[in-house]
Amino acid sequence: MVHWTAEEKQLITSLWAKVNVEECGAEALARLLIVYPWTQRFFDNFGNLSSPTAILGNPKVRAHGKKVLTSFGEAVKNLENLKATFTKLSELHCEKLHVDPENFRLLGDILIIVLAAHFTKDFTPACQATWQKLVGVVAHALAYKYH
Ligand code: HEG
Repeated sequence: MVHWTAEEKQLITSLWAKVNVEECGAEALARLLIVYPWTQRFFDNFGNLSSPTAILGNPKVRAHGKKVLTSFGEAVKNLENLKATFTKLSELHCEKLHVDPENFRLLGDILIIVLAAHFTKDFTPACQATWQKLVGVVAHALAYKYH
């Protein structure tokens, strides 16, 4: 069972309140596809992913990035109950989508970079440490149903 201190909860919820899930979600997924191009194989029905410009301007990438970050927001709302929150999604990513769970970690690291870029002043070392913990726990929860 993961434990969250009152300070950690505060660092998570206060930053999350400022996050624009549409913007940050789109940017995080686009960066994942650009920085780790092998992740593009899961999105072969998304159309043109042939260059960073194409990826950043791709409406399906934007829409899916928003969907993923919105779903990540469920973690923020359910910090005490992450495994149960992501059980269904873990099954989906494992059994239907066949996404290697290593990719959850990569996306988590990318999200940290996006948050650091958007919230330079607020993203203190303590805030980063807490968010790194959160993305790690979310990656773990999403990988839980893998077998
Ligand atoms: Mg996943 C679908 C959430 C990482 C590849 N992802 C989805 C959906 C959600 C979601 C909510 C829609 C599920 C549905 O239609 O019922 N994804 C989600 C989270 C995270 C994550 C919360 C990590 C924080 N996903 C992730 C990563 C990859 C991936 C790292 C691949 C590199 N997701 C993926 C694919 C789909 C989804 C291929 C189906 C996309 C589609 O064709 O609509």
